Amino acid sequence: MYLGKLTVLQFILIFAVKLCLSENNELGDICEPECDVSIDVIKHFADKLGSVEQLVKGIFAGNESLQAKSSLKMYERLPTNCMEAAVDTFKSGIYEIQFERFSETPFSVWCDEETDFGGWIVIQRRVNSDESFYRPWLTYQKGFGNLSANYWIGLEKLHALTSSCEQELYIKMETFDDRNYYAKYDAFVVGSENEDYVLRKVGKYSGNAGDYLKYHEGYKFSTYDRDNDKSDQNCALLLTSGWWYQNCYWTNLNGDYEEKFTLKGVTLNGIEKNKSLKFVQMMIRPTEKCMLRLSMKSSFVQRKK
Ligand SMILES: [Ca+2]
Repeated sequence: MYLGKLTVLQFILIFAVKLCLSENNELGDICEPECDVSIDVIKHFADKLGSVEQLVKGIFAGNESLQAKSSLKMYERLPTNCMEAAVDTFKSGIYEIQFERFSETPFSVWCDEETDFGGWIVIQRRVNSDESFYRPWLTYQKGFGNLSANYWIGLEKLHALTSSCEQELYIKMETFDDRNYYAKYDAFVVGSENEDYVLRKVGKYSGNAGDYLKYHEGYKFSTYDRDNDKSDQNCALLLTSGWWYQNCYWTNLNGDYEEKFTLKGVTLNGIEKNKSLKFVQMMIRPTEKCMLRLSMKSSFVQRKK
Protein backbone atom coordinates (compact mmCIF):
# COMPACT_ATOMS: atom_id res chain seq x y z
CA MET A 1 0.00 0.00 0.00
CA TYR A 2 2.79 2.38 0.93
CA LEU A 3 4.52 1.74 -2.35
CA GLY A 4 1.27 2.78 -4.00
CA LYS A 5 1.35 6.08 -2.15
CA LEU A 6 4.97 6.48 -3.16
CA THR A 7 3.91 6.07 -6.75
CA VAL A 8 1.36 8.87 -6.30
CA LEU A 9 4.03 11.10 -4.80
CA GLN A 10 6.36 10.25 -7.64
CA PHE A 11 3.59 11.12 -10.09
CA ILE A 12 3.16 14.50 -8.43
CA LEU A 13 6.87 15.14 -8.39
CA ILE A 14 7.36 14.17 -12.00
CA PHE A 15 4.39 16.31 -13.01
CA ALA A 16 5.73 19.31 -11.10
CA VAL A 17 9.20 18.96 -12.55
CA LYS A 18 7.85 18.39 -16.07
CA LEU A 19 5.66 21.43 -15.79
CA CYS A 20 8.34 23.72 -14.53
CA LEU A 21 11.64 22.64 -16.03
CA SER A 22 12.50 23.53 -19.55
CA GLU A 23 15.01 21.26 -21.22
CA ASN A 24 18.00 23.55 -20.88
CA ASN A 25 17.31 25.10 -17.51
CA GLU A 26 19.19 24.47 -14.33
CA LEU A 27 17.04 23.78 -11.26
CA GLY A 28 17.52 27.33 -10.06
CA ASP A 29 16.08 28.87 -13.23
CA ILE A 30 12.53 27.65 -12.87
CA CYS A 31 9.71 28.62 -13.25
CA GLU A 32 8.52 29.94 -16.56
CA PRO A 33 6.20 32.96 -16.27
CA GLU A 34 3.07 30.88 -16.94
CA CYS A 35 4.05 28.18 -14.48
CA ASP A 36 2.07 28.12 -11.23
CA VAL A 37 4.12 25.52 -9.35
CA SER A 38 6.99 27.09 -7.42
CA ILE A 39 10.45 25.71 -6.76
CA ASP A 40 9.52 25.51 -3.07
CA VAL A 41 6.68 23.14 -3.88
CA ILE A 42 8.98 20.90 -5.91
CA LYS A 43 11.60 20.86 -3.18
CA HIS A 44 8.88 20.12 -0.64
CA PHE A 45 7.75 17.02 -2.53
CA ALA A 46 11.30 15.91 -3.20
CA ASP A 47 12.02 16.09 0.54
CA LYS A 48 8.78 14.30 1.32
CA LEU A 49 9.49 11.55 -1.16
CA GLY A 50 12.90 10.99 0.40
CA SER A 51 11.51 10.84 3.94
CA VAL A 52 8.75 8.43 2.97
CA GLU A 53 11.24 6.16 1.21
CA GLN A 54 13.29 6.02 4.42
CA LEU A 55 10.19 5.18 6.46
CA VAL A 56 9.14 2.42 4.09
CA LYS A 57 12.65 0.94 4.08
CA GLY A 58 12.48 0.88 7.88
CA ILE A 59 9.13 -0.92 7.83
CA PHE A 60 10.43 -3.52 5.37
CA ALA A 61 13.58 -4.00 7.45
CA GLY A 62 11.44 -4.67 10.53
CA ASN A 63 13.08 -1.94 12.62
CA GLU A 64 10.39 0.70 12.35
CA SER A 65 10.13 3.16 15.21
CA LEU A 66 6.89 4.30 16.82
CA GLN A 67 7.53 7.71 15.31
CA ALA A 68 7.86 6.17 11.87
CA LYS A 69 4.61 4.26 12.29
CA SER A 70 2.86 7.40 13.50
CA SER A 71 4.18 9.41 10.58
CA LEU A 72 2.99 6.82 8.11
CA LYS A 73 -0.59 6.92 9.42
CA MET A 74 -1.26 10.06 7.46
CA TYR A 75 -0.80 8.03 4.27
CA GLU A 76 -3.43 5.52 5.37
CA ARG A 77 -6.44 7.57 4.31
CA LEU A 78 -8.66 5.82 1.80
CA PRO A 79 -8.36 6.88 -1.83
CA THR A 80 -10.53 9.82 -2.83
CA ASN A 81 -10.50 8.97 -6.54
CA CYS A 82 -9.56 6.25 -9.03
CA MET A 83 -6.09 7.74 -9.70
CA GLU A 84 -5.24 6.71 -6.15
CA ALA A 85 -7.51 3.65 -5.80
CA ALA A 86 -6.09 1.73 -8.75
CA VAL A 87 -2.50 2.94 -8.50
CA ASP A 88 -1.27 -0.49 -7.37
CA THR A 89 -3.25 -2.61 -9.82
CA PHE A 90 -3.89 -0.53 -12.95
CA LYS A 91 -6.92 -2.79 -13.51
CA SER A 92 -10.51 -1.72 -14.16
CA GLY A 93 -13.04 -2.80 -11.57
CA ILE A 94 -14.86 -1.87 -8.38
CA TYR A 95 -12.89 0.03 -5.72
CA GLU A 96 -13.74 1.72 -2.42
CA ILE A 97 -13.16 5.44 -2.16
CA GLN A 98 -13.96 7.92 0.57
CA PHE A 99 -14.94 11.48 -0.10
CA GLU A 100 -15.50 13.43 3.09
CA ARG A 101 -17.36 16.18 1.32
CA PHE A 102 -19.99 13.59 0.44
CA SER A 103 -19.86 11.27 3.46
CA GLU A 104 -17.40 9.77 5.92
CA THR A 105 -18.69 6.36 4.86
CA PRO A 106 -16.67 4.86 1.99
CA PHE A 107 -18.57 3.96 -1.17
CA SER A 108 -17.90 1.82 -4.22
CA VAL A 109 -17.11 3.12 -7.68
CA TRP A 110 -16.10 1.54 -10.97
CA CYS A 111 -12.59 2.62 -11.97
CA ASP A 112 -11.72 2.54 -15.67
CA GLU A 113 -8.01 1.92 -16.18
CA GLU A 114 -8.13 1.22 -19.92
CA THR A 115 -9.19 4.55 -21.39
CA ASP A 116 -6.78 7.43 -21.94
CA PHE A 117 -4.22 6.25 -19.33
CA GLY A 118 -6.91 5.30 -16.75
CA GLY A 119 -7.77 6.74 -13.35
CA TRP A 120 -11.40 7.44 -14.31
CA ILE A 121 -14.44 7.17 -12.03
CA VAL A 122 -17.42 5.98 -14.06
CA ILE A 123 -20.37 8.29 -13.38
CA GLN A 124 -22.78 6.94 -16.00
CA ARG A 125 -22.97 3.89 -18.24
CA ARG A 126 -25.46 2.45 -20.76
CA VAL A 127 -24.97 -1.06 -22.14
CA ASN A 128 -28.51 -2.37 -22.76
CA SER A 129 -32.18 -1.71 -22.01
CA ASP A 130 -32.27 -3.66 -18.71
CA GLU A 131 -32.28 -0.52 -16.58
CA SER A 132 -34.83 2.25 -17.03
CA PHE A 133 -33.45 5.78 -16.87
CA TYR A 134 -36.97 7.25 -16.69
CA ARG A 135 -36.58 8.01 -13.00
CA PRO A 136 -37.83 10.67 -10.56
CA TRP A 137 -35.74 13.45 -9.02
CA LEU A 138 -34.92 11.63 -5.78
CA THR A 139 -33.63 8.58 -7.64
CA TYR A 140 -31.39 10.69 -9.89
CA GLN A 141 -30.18 12.48 -6.79
CA LYS A 142 -29.28 9.26 -4.99
CA GLY A 143 -28.04 7.23 -7.97
CA PHE A 144 -29.18 3.88 -9.36
CA GLY A 145 -28.25 0.83 -11.40
CA ASN A 146 -25.44 -1.68 -11.31
CA LEU A 147 -21.81 -0.54 -11.00
CA SER A 148 -20.66 -3.01 -13.65
CA ALA A 149 -23.54 -2.45 -16.09
CA ASN A 150 -26.14 0.33 -16.54
CA TYR A 151 -25.40 2.96 -13.94
CA TRP A 152 -25.95 6.53 -12.71
CA ILE A 153 -23.71 7.63 -9.83
CA GLY A 154 -26.17 10.18 -8.40
CA LEU A 155 -26.27 13.96 -8.46
CA GLU A 156 -25.21 14.45 -4.85
CA LYS A 157 -22.00 12.45 -5.36
CA LEU A 158 -21.45 14.16 -8.69
CA HIS A 159 -21.66 17.57 -7.04
CA ALA A 160 -19.31 16.53 -4.20
CA LEU A 161 -16.75 15.01 -6.55
CA THR A 162 -16.68 17.83 -9.08
CA SER A 163 -17.02 20.91 -6.90
CA SER A 164 -14.06 20.57 -4.53
CA CYS A 165 -11.19 19.61 -6.83
CA GLU A 166 -10.82 20.13 -10.57
CA GLN A 167 -12.05 17.21 -12.69
CA GLU A 168 -11.97 16.40 -16.38
CA LEU A 169 -14.72 14.52 -18.21
CA TYR A 170 -14.46 11.73 -20.79
CA ILE A 171 -17.49 10.41 -22.68
CA LYS A 172 -16.86 7.12 -24.47
CA MET A 173 -19.43 6.01 -27.07
CA GLU A 174 -20.07 3.23 -29.58
CA THR A 175 -22.80 2.92 -32.21
CA PHE A 176 -24.72 -0.26 -33.08
CA ASP A 177 -22.62 -0.50 -36.25
CA ASP A 178 -19.44 -0.48 -34.12
CA ARG A 179 -18.19 3.05 -34.73
CA ASN A 180 -16.31 4.50 -31.75
CA TYR A 181 -16.47 8.08 -30.57
CA TYR A 182 -15.33 10.14 -27.63
CA ALA A 183 -15.73 13.63 -26.26
CA LYS A 184 -13.31 14.91 -23.63
CA TYR A 185 -13.60 18.11 -21.60
CA ASP A 186 -10.83 19.56 -19.47
CA ALA A 187 -13.30 20.72 -16.80
CA PHE A 188 -16.63 19.49 -15.47
CA VAL A 189 -18.52 20.99 -12.51
CA VAL A 190 -22.01 20.13 -11.25
CA GLY A 191 -23.70 22.55 -8.85
CA SER A 192 -25.40 21.85 -5.53
CA GLU A 193 -28.91 20.69 -4.68
CA ASN A 194 -29.86 24.33 -4.02
CA GLU A 195 -28.83 25.09 -7.61
CA ASP A 196 -30.79 22.07 -8.91
CA TYR A 197 -27.44 20.46 -9.78
CA VAL A 198 -26.83 22.93 -12.59
CA LEU A 199 -24.17 21.91 -15.12
CA ARG A 200 -22.06 24.78 -13.93
CA LYS A 201 -19.04 24.29 -16.12
CA VAL A 202 -18.00 22.29 -19.16
CA GLY A 203 -14.41 22.94 -20.15
CA LYS A 204 -12.51 22.89 -23.42
CA TYR A 205 -13.57 20.12 -25.81
CA SER A 206 -11.42 17.57 -27.63
CA GLY A 207 -12.46 14.34 -29.38
CA ASN A 208 -14.14 13.01 -32.54
CA ALA A 209 -17.81 13.16 -31.49
CA GLY A 210 -18.26 16.91 -31.67
CA ASP A 211 -18.84 19.45 -28.91
CA TYR A 212 -22.50 18.80 -28.18
CA LEU A 213 -22.41 19.04 -24.38
CA LYS A 214 -21.54 22.75 -24.28
CA TYR A 215 -25.16 23.47 -25.31
CA HIS A 216 -26.22 22.24 -21.86
CA GLU A 217 -23.75 24.31 -19.84
CA GLY A 218 -25.49 26.61 -17.38
CA TYR A 219 -28.72 24.58 -17.35
CA LYS A 220 -30.23 22.81 -14.36
CA PHE A 221 -30.91 19.11 -14.10
CA SER A 222 -34.49 18.11 -14.92
CA THR A 223 -36.56 15.00 -14.28
CA TYR A 224 -40.20 14.37 -15.18
CA ASP A 225 -41.22 15.48 -11.68
CA ARG A 226 -38.85 18.51 -11.62
CA ASP A 227 -39.06 20.59 -14.80
CA ASN A 228 -36.10 22.99 -14.74
CA ASP A 229 -35.60 23.19 -18.51
CA LYS A 230 -35.96 26.19 -20.81
CA SER A 231 -38.67 24.62 -22.95
CA ASP A 232 -42.42 25.30 -22.73
CA GLN A 233 -42.74 21.56 -22.50
CA ASN A 234 -41.42 19.13 -19.88
CA CYS A 235 -38.36 17.72 -21.68
CA ALA A 236 -37.66 14.94 -19.17
CA LEU A 237 -41.27 13.75 -19.38
CA LEU A 238 -41.29 14.02 -23.17
CA LEU A 239 -37.98 12.17 -23.50
CA THR A 240 -38.47 9.71 -20.59
CA SER A 241 -35.14 10.67 -19.09
CA GLY A 242 -33.26 12.99 -16.73
CA TRP A 243 -30.66 15.48 -17.99
CA TRP A 244 -29.44 19.06 -18.02
CA TYR A 245 -32.11 19.95 -20.58
CA GLN A 246 -32.23 23.29 -22.28
CA ASN A 247 -34.72 23.41 -25.18
CA CYS A 248 -34.44 20.34 -25.13
CA TYR A 249 -31.08 18.76 -26.10
CA TRP A 250 -28.02 18.29 -28.26
CA THR A 251 -26.87 15.48 -25.97
CA ASN A 252 -29.27 12.98 -24.39
CA LEU A 253 -27.19 10.22 -22.83
CA ASN A 254 -29.81 9.17 -20.26
CA GLY A 255 -32.42 8.73 -22.99
CA ASP A 256 -34.44 5.69 -23.98
CA TYR A 257 -32.17 2.76 -24.97
CA GLU A 258 -33.69 1.66 -28.29
CA GLU A 259 -31.96 0.25 -31.34
CA LYS A 260 -34.93 1.09 -33.53
CA PHE A 261 -35.79 4.62 -34.72
CA THR A 262 -36.58 6.87 -31.77
CA LEU A 263 -36.67 10.59 -31.07
CA LYS A 264 -35.85 10.12 -27.41
CA GLY A 265 -32.87 7.76 -27.62
CA VAL A 266 -29.44 7.66 -26.01
CA THR A 267 -27.98 10.17 -28.43
CA LEU A 268 -25.41 12.80 -29.14
CA ASN A 269 -26.58 14.84 -32.10
CA GLY A 270 -23.23 14.86 -33.88
CA ILE A 271 -23.27 11.06 -34.17
CA GLU A 272 -26.87 9.92 -34.71
CA LYS A 273 -30.00 11.87 -33.92
CA ASN A 274 -32.75 9.29 -34.18
CA LYS A 275 -31.13 6.10 -33.00
CA SER A 276 -29.62 5.12 -29.68
CA LEU A 277 -25.95 4.52 -29.13
CA LYS A 278 -25.04 0.93 -28.24
CA PHE A 279 -22.64 1.95 -25.49
CA VAL A 280 -22.01 5.10 -23.46
CA GLN A 281 -19.72 5.64 -20.51
CA MET A 282 -19.21 9.00 -18.81
CA MET A 283 -16.15 9.27 -16.57
CA ILE A 284 -14.38 11.88 -14.45
CA ARG A 285 -10.75 12.10 -13.32
CA PRO A 286 -8.88 14.62 -11.16
CA THR A 287 -6.76 17.05 -13.14
CA GLU A 288 -3.01 17.18 -12.48
CA LYS A 289 -3.53 20.36 -10.45
CA CYS A 290 -6.13 18.54 -8.32
CA MET A 291 -3.72 15.66 -7.62
CA LEU A 292 -1.10 18.17 -6.56
CA ARG A 293 -3.53 19.78 -4.15
CA LEU A 294 -4.54 16.40 -2.66
CA SER A 295 -0.91 15.61 -1.94
CA MET A 296 -0.36 19.03 -0.33
CA LYS A 297 -3.42 18.40 1.87
CA SER A 298 -1.80 15.18 3.17
CA SER A 299 1.41 16.98 4.04
CA PHE A 300 -0.54 19.64 5.93
CA VAL A 301 -2.11 16.92 8.13
CA GLN A 302 1.35 15.58 8.93
CA ARG A 303 2.69 18.98 10.00
CA LYS A 304 -0.26 19.52 12.33
CA LYS A 305 0.71 16.34 14.22
CA1 LIG B 1 -40.28 23.20 -19.22
